Amino acid sequence: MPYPFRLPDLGYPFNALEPYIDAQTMEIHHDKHHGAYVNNLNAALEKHPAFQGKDVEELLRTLSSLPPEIQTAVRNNGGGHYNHTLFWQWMTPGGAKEPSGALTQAITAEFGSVDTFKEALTQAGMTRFGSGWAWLAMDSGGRLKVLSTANQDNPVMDGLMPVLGVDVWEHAYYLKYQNRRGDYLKAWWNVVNWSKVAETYEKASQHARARAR
Ligand code: MN3
Repeated sequence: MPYPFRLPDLGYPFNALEPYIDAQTMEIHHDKHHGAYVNNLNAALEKHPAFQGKDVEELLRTLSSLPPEIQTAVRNNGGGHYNHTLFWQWMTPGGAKEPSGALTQAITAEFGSVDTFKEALTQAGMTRFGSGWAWLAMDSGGRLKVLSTANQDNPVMDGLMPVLGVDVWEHAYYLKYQNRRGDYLKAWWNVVNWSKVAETYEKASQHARARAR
């Protein structure tokens, strides 16, 4: 959906991810943090109607074609809007504990096992200094890789497709876990929405196949 961007509904109550992620964190994170990214993204595009027809993913893919004076604002706030829109959907109360189907096969082929993949993504989140995200992403050849990005950067900025990501900004966990990012990440695996991750994996696969033609 293009400009004006709107804060999407969370899709479940603020307390739905308890005890792993607390209701107060979810409310502030969604309403205040994500809300601010949406407002700031709209403000950046307000005087640039030529770019108001692009959805947020397209804006991020084509950052260098934007007017220089709004590139940083769109990178930070467009990234923030896109990342969080995905992040809320990648979590759910009471979902499957493990991936299934083609996604499991792809993860196993690349990382050896689902557990090894989980360790790699956790490690990427633990070693991201400061604020950022850890990702499972697909490259243009269709291969999965684990990486992390700073701030609100998203793998699409580097020509990759995000499959799963986890927010490791302190605002995502500090109220409940304080400085214990590792405890937050360990708890977070309990709320991953594997059926949604399978959807984003399929979307990324279609994108990679289309580019290969
Ligand atoms: Mn966040």
